[in-house]
Amino acid sequence: MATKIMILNGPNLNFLGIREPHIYGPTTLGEIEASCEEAAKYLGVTISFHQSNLEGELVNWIQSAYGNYDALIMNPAAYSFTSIALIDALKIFEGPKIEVHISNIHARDELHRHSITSSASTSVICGLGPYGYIAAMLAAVQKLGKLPDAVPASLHGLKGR
Ligand code: CA2
Repeated sequence: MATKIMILNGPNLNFLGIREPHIYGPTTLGEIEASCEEAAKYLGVTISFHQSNLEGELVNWIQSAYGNYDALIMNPAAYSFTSIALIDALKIFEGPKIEVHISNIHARDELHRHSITSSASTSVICGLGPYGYIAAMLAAVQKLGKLPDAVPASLHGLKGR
């Protein structure tokens, strides 16, 4: 059966590329979804991609991933800094859970610096822009044992030797 990855996005991310491009860049969430779909084809996995402004809806999606999805990728956005409900829901899910932030939250102001949901995640990626979602997909597939944990021989030529 094909590997299934759920990708969740928290509040206000539906405004990516529309407002505050100086912080989050010009790429829209629809464009990020399209590139995740492209990456899914390349990796031979299936994805479901969602965005919600509601904490409970994100909790419901995480619960629905239990037993039905192999990995979870989530940008909890502002809920990263506040949500015990998301932490508790993440603890239910057994597979790889990768938290993604488009910006480098460690270089942000005090309010945007301390993600509490990352304590319930397997891994955290931040500051890579929209590519963070693709990196998270690759990492999820690798964590599931379906990609090697070393650089494939076919990439060795890229070292420029
Ligand atoms: O860098 C990220 O991906 C964040 O999760 C984005 C969150 C922010 O609270 C986190 O610190 C880092 C904010 C998402 C809000 O997205 C907007 C997009 C356009 C305009 C306004 C907000």
